[in-house]
Amino acid sequence: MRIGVVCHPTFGGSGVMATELANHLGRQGHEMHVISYAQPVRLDPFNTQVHFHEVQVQDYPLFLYQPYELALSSAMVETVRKERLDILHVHYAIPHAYAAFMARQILADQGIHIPVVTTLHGTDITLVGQLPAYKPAVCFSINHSSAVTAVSESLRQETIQQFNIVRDITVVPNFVDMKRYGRGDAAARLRIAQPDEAILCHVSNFRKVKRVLDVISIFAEVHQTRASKMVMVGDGPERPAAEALAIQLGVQDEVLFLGKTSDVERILGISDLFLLPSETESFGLAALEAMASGVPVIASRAGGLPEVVDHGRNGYLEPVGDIHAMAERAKYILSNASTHAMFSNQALEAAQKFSMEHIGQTYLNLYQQLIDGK
Ligand code: GMT
Repeated sequence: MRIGVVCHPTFGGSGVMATELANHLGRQGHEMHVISYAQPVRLDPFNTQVHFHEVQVQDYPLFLYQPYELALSSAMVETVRKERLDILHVHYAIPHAYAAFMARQILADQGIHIPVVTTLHGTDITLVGQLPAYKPAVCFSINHSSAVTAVSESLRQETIQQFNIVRDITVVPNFVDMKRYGRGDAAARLRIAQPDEAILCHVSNFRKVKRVLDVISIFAEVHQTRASKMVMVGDGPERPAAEALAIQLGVQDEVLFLGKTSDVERILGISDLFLLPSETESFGLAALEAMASGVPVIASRAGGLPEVVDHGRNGYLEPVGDIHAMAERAKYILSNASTHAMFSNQALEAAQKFSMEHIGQTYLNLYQQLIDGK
């Protein structure tokens, strides 16, 4: 198949999912065309089946805001025509589903009929999509996609509750490439922590919804009774406040802020516990990646996280903001080697349900159905 993929190119989970799917289907021999305003970080430069098309936004002084959606629709039209694409798959509704609707109309006018799959990822529905400035356009473009998928049942339900949806939404969960993840070596561990110290880890874009201040507070409580280090991966608006809180709680020497790094797999591979106390999380790809590395997860009981983390088997789920309960669970998992090993093995086992091969095939089946039916 010749498949167009539209995504945000940055470190967010939707861009990661879209790019990994493109890499995976490219390796299977499909011709993949990724359309975005910059080359996505995870795009495999050695995969000759995966091509990148940059959206060219022209800077024109009349516009205070440059019309990105127009440029994106035009890029989709051009790519579909030039590369003779069979299908377009857009990740994250805003602004992609809307721009895809326009592209489809323009193409139909030229006698080219192409199905569009929209995948809803989370904040496109739960946060940004709720803003009055976007809501009607998001609802319209969901209803007018050829097929819509959501990354969890929770997100599917929320979409139906929050919007006037008049069509089916299929759940296709996030996936993980199990081959990329695994336990790391002892030497790498020693660069971060002493042999007797546990390593806790958090990966996110440090936005308010991730509650990174809770991460620091949970760690500070754990650190009172358990020798440990906290590794913070990523960057974003809440980082200065998190750094300040670490100082205030006296754990600044134990909390390592590593910023944005493409070495997430290696860091997870030497971690003992993953913290994800988000306000909401439609799926929690970061938690799944931790589990694929054999790292148990302490997370909030919110959104789609219960569909990923199995409470009491591969981690624990506690109410949003319940720092003390999360710290107690963390201490328990880290209390002895055999408890930790049990949680770690169960995390690895659970992650296998979300293997890339399985989910990749689910998307291919959906594409084929739409192509056959168009
Ligand atoms: O809002 C974000 O955190 C960014 C967004 C994205 O575009 O990466 O993440 C959402 O999509 C991920 C991939 O499907 C999910 O794993 C995240 O749970 C989801 N984030 C939220 O719902 C907060």
